[in-house]
Amino acid sequence: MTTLPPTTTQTGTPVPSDEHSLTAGSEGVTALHDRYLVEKLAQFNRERIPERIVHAKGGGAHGVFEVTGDVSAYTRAALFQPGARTDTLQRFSSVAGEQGSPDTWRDVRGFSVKFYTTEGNYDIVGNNTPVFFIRDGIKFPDFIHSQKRLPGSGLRDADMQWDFWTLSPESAHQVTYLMGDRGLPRSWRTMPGFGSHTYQWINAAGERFWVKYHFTSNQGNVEMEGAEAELIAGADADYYRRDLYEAIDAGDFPSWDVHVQVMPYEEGKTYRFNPFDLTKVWPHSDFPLIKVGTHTLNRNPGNFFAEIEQAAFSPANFVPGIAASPDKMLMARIFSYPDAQRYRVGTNYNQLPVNAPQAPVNNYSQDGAARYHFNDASAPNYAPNSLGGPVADEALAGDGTWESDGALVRSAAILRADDDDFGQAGTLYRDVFDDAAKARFLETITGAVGGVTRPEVKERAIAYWTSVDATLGASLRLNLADGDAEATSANVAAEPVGVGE
Ligand code: HDE
Repeated sequence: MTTLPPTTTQTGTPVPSDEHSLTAGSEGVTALHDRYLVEKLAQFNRERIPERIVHAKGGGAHGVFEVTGDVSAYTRAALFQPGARTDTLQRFSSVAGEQGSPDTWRDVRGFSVKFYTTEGNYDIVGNNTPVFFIRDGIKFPDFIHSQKRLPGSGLRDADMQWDFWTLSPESAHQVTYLMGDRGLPRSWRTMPGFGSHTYQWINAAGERFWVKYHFTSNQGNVEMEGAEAELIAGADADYYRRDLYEAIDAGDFPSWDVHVQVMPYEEGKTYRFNPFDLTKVWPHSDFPLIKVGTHTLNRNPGNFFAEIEQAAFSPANFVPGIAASPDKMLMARIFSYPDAQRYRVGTNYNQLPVNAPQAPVNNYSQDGAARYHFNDASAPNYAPNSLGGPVADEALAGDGTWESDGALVRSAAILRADDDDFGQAGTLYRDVFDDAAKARFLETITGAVGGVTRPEVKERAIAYWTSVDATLGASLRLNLADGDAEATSANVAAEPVGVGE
């Protein structure tokens, strides 16, 4: 007998041993009716849930969002009203690598924030870059296939990465970010975040605006160079996760100032390029940053699985005063995330503590696998009803809206004067990168394109970078020719380098 609590089965019965299975004699066969052994092994086999198909490796923390500005002229959302304070959960991630992959592989980083507002959960599921590789969600599975692994060898492959990118010129702006310093942050604390898409805000008078979110790191934007990132990848695969955990543990709470760019609703129709195109940024000179408040991370997860792995962020989680925009990517995501979470976490994933809102939940849904909270059995389970059940209120919900031309088509958006695939990528390279950043960029793309083995894909990659900047393209061609000469003389092949490498 011991004074410690007895170990029990999942149904609460004391178990005889955690060290010895039940056997026929001390050296005989194991009895199948050792129900605790069977339960223990079966439970163990089911500890993992499927990792996220993208953004599998990550980490996060709890925090608070405090409004310091006044944007009530643009949105009636309670979380953005002056003085509001809202509990939050943030998850950072890499895109392409699997759950155990090194944090410091070159990649875009995910930047997801869940706001537990008084009007329900609001999620901003963005990245550390303001743009994306594609502009129609129907291309997303193909894009991700090309960045992950070959079906045969299970290896990453520069040929398919560059084949996809060069056949999808709308990717040029994001690939410029990725191959630049933004692709290797020093830590999650020292990178910015963006909502990336254009969203809709609606004020108390019902007026509509188009907005973009910017999270500016108060730790500054700090990056690392490729050689150091590679060393760290080998020495400490969890470098970012550890950095965030240790900073918060030591009381050094990271924070981000939250800004928005606001475009008047009508200007969305006439602006010089399509403002709903996720491959473009809005110049600050046209739409200056307006400060909304500050987001601070102040509490580490107590249980990584329960609070980070089971966390379900979704661009479909809007609150009154915030809505979607006619961005085809955003609309595809609004379907995709809840679908992924029903599969990955389970039908009733929103009942788990990390996903449950602080606002009350009232509706007529019921049952399903692993349901935990149930409506009062005497309450009606259908609407409409005359028994006092909850009633939908259009004015309260305030769905966003916009005009659409009606006919169903499959086509790209109509081009406006400044809609092109390479212009903003060229500006980023020429006007934002300084000379040292330009040199690092050329080195990175030389390594990356150097891994391509198909000559026609390599030629297309040179044309792609020439379209971004003619001088850059010419330097890349020279570098690759030198590399080929060296590789031939040394009889070695160049290594593939790309997302996640
Ligand atoms: Fe995601 N993305 N994505 N994505 N994404 C997922 O959601 C998807 C896109 C982003 O910390 C998945 O629950 C589609 C843009 C982040 O838990 C999945 C499209 C942006 C995270 C999914 C996109 C992102 C995800 C994986 C094209 C930045 C991690 C499992 C229409 C603006 C969230 C899951 C977290 C995760 C789909 C494009 C960011 C499969 C279909 C654009 C930060 O549903």
